[in-house]
Amino acid sequence: MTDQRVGSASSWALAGALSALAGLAVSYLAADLVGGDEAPVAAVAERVIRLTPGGLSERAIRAVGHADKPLLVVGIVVVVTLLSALVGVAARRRPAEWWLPPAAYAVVAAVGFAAVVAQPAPHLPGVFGVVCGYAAWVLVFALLTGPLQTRAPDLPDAPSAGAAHEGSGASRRQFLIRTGLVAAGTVVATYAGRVVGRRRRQVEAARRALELTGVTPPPADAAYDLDVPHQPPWLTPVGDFYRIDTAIVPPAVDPAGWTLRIHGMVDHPVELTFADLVRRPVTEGWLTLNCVSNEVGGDLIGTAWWSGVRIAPLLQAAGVHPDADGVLQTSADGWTCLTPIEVLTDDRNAMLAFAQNGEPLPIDHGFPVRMLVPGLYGYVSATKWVVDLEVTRFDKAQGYWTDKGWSSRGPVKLASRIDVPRGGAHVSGGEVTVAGTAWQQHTGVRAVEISVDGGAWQQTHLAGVPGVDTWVQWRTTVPLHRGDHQVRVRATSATGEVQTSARAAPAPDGATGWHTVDFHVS
Ligand SMILES: Nc1nc2c(c(=O)[nH]1)N[C@H]1C(S)=C(S)[C@@H](COP(=O)(O)O)O[C@H]1N2
Ligand SMILES: [Mo]
Repeated sequence: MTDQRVGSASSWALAGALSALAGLAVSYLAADLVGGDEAPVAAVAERVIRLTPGGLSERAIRAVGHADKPLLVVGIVVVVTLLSALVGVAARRRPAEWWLPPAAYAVVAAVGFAAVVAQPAPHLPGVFGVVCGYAAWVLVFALLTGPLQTRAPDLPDAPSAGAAHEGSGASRRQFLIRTGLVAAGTVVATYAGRVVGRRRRQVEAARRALELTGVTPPPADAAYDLDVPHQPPWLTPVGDFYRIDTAIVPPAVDPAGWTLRIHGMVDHPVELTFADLVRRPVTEGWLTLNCVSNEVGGDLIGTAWWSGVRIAPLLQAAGVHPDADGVLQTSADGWTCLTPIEVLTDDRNAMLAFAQNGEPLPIDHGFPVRMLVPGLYGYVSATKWVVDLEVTRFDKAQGYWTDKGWSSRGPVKLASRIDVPRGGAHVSGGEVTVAGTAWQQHTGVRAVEISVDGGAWQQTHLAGVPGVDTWVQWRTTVPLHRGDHQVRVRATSATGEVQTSARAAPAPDGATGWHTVDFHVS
């Protein structure tokens, strides 16, 4: 059998090894770029440590000290590189099986993927890292081995044989050039990943070291949960809190360098440092935050225990001019929103928050300081990484989303959601539990009703709430026979407004309509 591919086995091994290193470097860089704390390789290392029987891992840790994780990371990189080199050699011998390298790399990427999603941390950076790393791996392998397969000596067209022979020298040169470029690119990507990641790691360390006096953990005695299986908890864990922002790289803002300017239509412009801010009296409270782009029944909503400083006294001290009607908030990454001045100065708990569920704000949720205003959608009130408050007028200024056609005012609309049963679920017959949540922050919810299969509206049981600024859980049971069923929900606000059935899309000022769920009883 004639070898149809040029290039020595060692060239193919080199191509395999180098493409693995390039892929790994890209996976680190990609994960860092979207704000990951740990790249896929680290996630695999963590999994390995977790899955290693206790005794064994203890012995290993005793042997190598606390270098166990870095050593494991190096070990994984070495193993992956060697595997990829072997795949390269195998690919040389089986030219027809072009799918072999991508398939083999996919297996390795799948291991990284599984490790990433097994972590409690947000998965996006790791998953992004795996996907980009895999793509880079396959592409680089194709790029490097391209020049190695230009000659096919078995081909009958003789005239090309001489050219092919010359081309072989040229392909060798091509291979070396490409190898050099990829090696250089890998070094650059590795370095860039370290630079991008370093700042975030520094800020993360500063965040962990922060001691915030007056910040308390979420009151544990509060019983706002109906504890219905499969229903999201009333208090949203930080790791499950939805995230919406325009930042590709979440800004890493060091509290030591953070300042907040309050200026514009005020008598006394001020600039506060983080130390100035946390010296002030701390305010705390429960608040449900939701996104204007949430669809009916959607999950862009969460509830947390927030701690911070009330904004009203700060504005009062600055001396707001009587003709001002808005505050333009700006974030460290240049995002803006415009908030009516009355909701920042009335008695609601509008705050500059620095803690979520008793811990310093996560970087992704606005560390070190964000705004929160009960009763308004996030896009007109909840600036993360806030650094600037300009007192102004609605006829002079505009926020980021308003500029793109969303409404300039964004009070939260009355809404309700069915969480149990899920759409398309199969549930067992008899008494079927139907449960969910309802909300209209800073107004409150008085009642939630459901209608089964188009029948009469029936009241549900409402859980307790700490006030009017959060969602409320509701539940009921309905006797249902076998077959397909449909349930819908509507809420009534504390002021007596009944939730409208009129369907509206999220744009420009929030979705409306009754959430409806179809399910099957067996
Ligand atoms: N800096 C900044 N702040 C922002 C945004 C943004 O894009 N950039 N998005 C807003 C929107 S639209 C919402 S719904 C909330 C979401 O906050 P979360 O990511 O903490 O849930 O943040 C708001 N604050
Ligand atoms: Mo939003």
